[in-house]
Amino acid sequence: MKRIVTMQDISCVGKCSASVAMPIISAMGCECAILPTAVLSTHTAFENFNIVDLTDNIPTVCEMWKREGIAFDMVYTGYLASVRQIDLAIDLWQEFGGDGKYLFVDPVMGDFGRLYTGFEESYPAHMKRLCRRADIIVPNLTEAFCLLGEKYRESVSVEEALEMAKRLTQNGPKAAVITGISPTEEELGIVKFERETEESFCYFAPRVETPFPLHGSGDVFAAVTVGGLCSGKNINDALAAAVDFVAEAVRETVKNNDHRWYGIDFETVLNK
Ligand code: PXL
Repeated sequence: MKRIVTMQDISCVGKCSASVAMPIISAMGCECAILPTAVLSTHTAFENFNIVDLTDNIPTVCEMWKREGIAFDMVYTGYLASVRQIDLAIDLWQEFGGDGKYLFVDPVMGDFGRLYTGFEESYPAHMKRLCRRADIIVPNLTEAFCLLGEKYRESVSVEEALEMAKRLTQNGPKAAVITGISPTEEELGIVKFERETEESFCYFAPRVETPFPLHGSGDVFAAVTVGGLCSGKNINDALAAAVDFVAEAVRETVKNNDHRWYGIDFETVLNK
């Protein structure tokens, strides 16, 4: 069984980060270890939240893993609360990466053209240092613009998105995927560019109209992609499965009158 380690926060309530990575990756038949970066009462889209920072504990946890001879097939990083945590993610990869290992970076920084609460303007430049080492990065459009150091635009064509993905791989990750791309009003999905093969790939699912913003859907997307890669799918199949899964979870979320505003109902479709 493949074993991955995901380095991100635990949001106690909020259906994001480690709380979606663990059930999804486990359901896909892979062992999901976690390196928690912080414990938050909720994610940061809530009005009232507190954070207990676990930065100082991270090197010790890694040291204990080393002494135990623990190894991972994949390192998957998500929300990192500070520049210091980005540096520790790079250390984690230096310690536990190597031949045949895979670095999956979800450069969680913002959405709708804005950085999430708590991130400074200089944060994306540091995230770039981590992305440079990755086998694959999966930014949304906001994060892709941040990594390229360009001004945000709300919509881009598929061709423009592919060109951005290509530029993201220059001197950087082997593959760049940009999420939240729409070729038409009715579709939503991803584009991917791979540096070595120069291969482009796009995959879209029917767009679901939602009367509210959907927090955490990027985390669900990333977790399903990681689970797919770990269970032997090739990149394109893993991405397509993740797009389909998120689309289905969103369809279920809007169907459920009782849904919670802060995350999508991935639980309803987890058995698939
Ligand atoms: O879903 C991304 C995410 C993860 N973790 C925390 C967040 C967010 C987005 O706001 O606040 C703590």
